[in-house]
Amino acid sequence: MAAGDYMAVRDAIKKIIPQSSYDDGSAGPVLVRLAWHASGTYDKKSGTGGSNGSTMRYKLEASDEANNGLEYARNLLDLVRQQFPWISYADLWTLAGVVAIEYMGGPKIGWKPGRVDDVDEQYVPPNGRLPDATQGEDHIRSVFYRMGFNDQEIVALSGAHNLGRCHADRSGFEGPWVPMPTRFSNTYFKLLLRSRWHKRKNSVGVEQYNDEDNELMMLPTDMALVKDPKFRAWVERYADDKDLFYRDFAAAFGKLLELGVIRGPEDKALRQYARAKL
Ligand code: CCH
Repeated sequence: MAAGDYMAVRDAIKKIIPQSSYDDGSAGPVLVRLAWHASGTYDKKSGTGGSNGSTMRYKLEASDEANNGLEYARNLLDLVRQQFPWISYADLWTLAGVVAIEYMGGPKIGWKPGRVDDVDEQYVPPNGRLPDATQGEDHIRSVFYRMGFNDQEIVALSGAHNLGRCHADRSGFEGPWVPMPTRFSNTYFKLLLRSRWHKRKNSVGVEQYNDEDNELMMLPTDMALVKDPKFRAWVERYADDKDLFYRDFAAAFGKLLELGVIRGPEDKALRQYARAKL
């Protein structure tokens, strides 16, 4: 296969998304989560972290407890990489998130190649940069502001919880947010506003929010989006206007995947400069 044939890589990613014996029959959601966690370590001030460098290849980052379960996604993508050894892991992991969102009926997301894997283990960002689901609005803001996002973008990005589910053995939380967790939609926002959520301890003793039938769930951080008035205003808009949500999600997710990605001749020198400050 010709180097640089990203359409062929996209097709190979689509082929690994249906997984009949896994979760809801789809690896799509966990691929989205991998793209997000690979990117969400970014720190705007120091320029460190982000998808460039695919630092989750290293044990230090892979074993951050926020990344529990993502080895499933990385292993699936290793199969794709065997077919296209010229693609960087950093490009492959981010592209897989984009392809998965489109495959599940979400918006088209701008994606550009050019990430590299040439980062030494000593430059892996520290653990603890990803959000902690047991916390509230102050924590969410401090994590996403660190990456350079505003309140509107935080709410748009959170709409990815329309996809997939929580696993007791990964995060301690359990269950899906919506009844059709392999279709991208704005149902998550509608349910946040409409359902009566009650706090309960799940089967492993972790507090989460459930609907009346204990079928659907919300994390404490999800509930913060309806408690905080500034976040809530965006939840209401996205619940009402699916097209607006798709547009804003595509922009914010595209921005997320670009955090810390510098291309061109100054690339390497700038990255080394940023890493020296880790
Ligand atoms: Fe998330 N997320 N996420 N999330 N997430 C979890 C699962 C998914 C938080 C916590 C969790 C985003 C923001 C946040 C996905 C995409 C995004 C889980 C369950 C927790 C906990 C993990 C498990 O048990 O398997 C917190 C906290 C925040 C922000 O405050 C953002 C942003 C995105 C993407 C744009 C997706 C998709 C999943 C489902 C994964 C799966 O395996 O089904």
